Amino acid sequence: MPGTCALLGAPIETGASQRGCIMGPASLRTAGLAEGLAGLGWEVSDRGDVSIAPQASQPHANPALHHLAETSAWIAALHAAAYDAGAACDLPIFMGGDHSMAAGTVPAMARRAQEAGRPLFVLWLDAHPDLHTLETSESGNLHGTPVAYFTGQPGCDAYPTLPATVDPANICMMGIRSVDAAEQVRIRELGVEVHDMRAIDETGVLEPLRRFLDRVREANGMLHVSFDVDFLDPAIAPAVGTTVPGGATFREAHLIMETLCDSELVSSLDLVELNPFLDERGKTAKLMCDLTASLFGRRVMDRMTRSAY
Ligand code: B3U
Ligand code: MN
Ligand code: MN
Repeated sequence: MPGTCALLGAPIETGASQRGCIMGPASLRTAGLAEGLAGLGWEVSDRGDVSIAPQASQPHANPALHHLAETSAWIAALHAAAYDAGAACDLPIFMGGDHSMAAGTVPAMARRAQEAGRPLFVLWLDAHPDLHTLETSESGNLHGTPVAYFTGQPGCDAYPTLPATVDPANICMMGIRSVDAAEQVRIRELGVEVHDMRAIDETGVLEPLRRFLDRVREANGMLHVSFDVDFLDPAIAPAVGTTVPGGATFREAHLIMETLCDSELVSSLDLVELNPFLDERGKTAKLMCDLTASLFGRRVMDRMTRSAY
């Protein structure tokens, strides 16, 4: 399974209400993301961080919105850099940064899939569906909008024009436990597959995940995984501005990553919303690196073999 992996930093924090995600890529690097994957046999290259020029403010009919011009500039810059990173390796990792970065990375992967004549599937691991349009966002925090944008919903016209959209039928959301009214309506209208925490309590993570992976395989799809730190329970992952109680456990999260690894279907990964300013001695950054290592092939038995003998 090991191949080539490119890391790309997206130090964007303007989509969130609290500052700190700008340090996310540096924290993941410090926690040893590249070294961990290299230790599993992957050839890892670090393409550095994307940046944008200062932006003049851009008015919008929704007065709550903030940092619209910056977000549009990030979307364009990240789209280009993510597209190139995807062409340069087997499995790029986009290190956030708040979740508005997915408005750049996911459409870039959708464009790559379109050019390959394959559909793009998205596994959205998050407490939130991030399905607001620019018109329905009440908080004005644009990290709540990427899914509406990359599925091509009206109301996102102030963002850059999309070269390729993601079919809502190809999205699977897991871990959802905080949904606004407008998002609820959109989930129903679009028919997005949502496994909220109640569903996970009832079925566990494996059954819905395997069903989704079967669909990806049958369609010869590419698979982008967008992993928001707040998917995890705040007790194990405190370094996020939008903690919601009742998240995925350590064991559920590792099982998801190991199952994704076994499937060999994942073609790109976002690690988003890590806010190192809120972390406890790097605990959350290290956990995100460990979970990524599980996705890239690390097994408990391998570690036992290495450390115990
Ligand atoms: N739906 C709320 C809360 C939220 C969405 N994404 C995050 N928080 N991280 C909103 O602000 O749009
Ligand atoms: Mn999110
Ligand atoms: Mn979230």
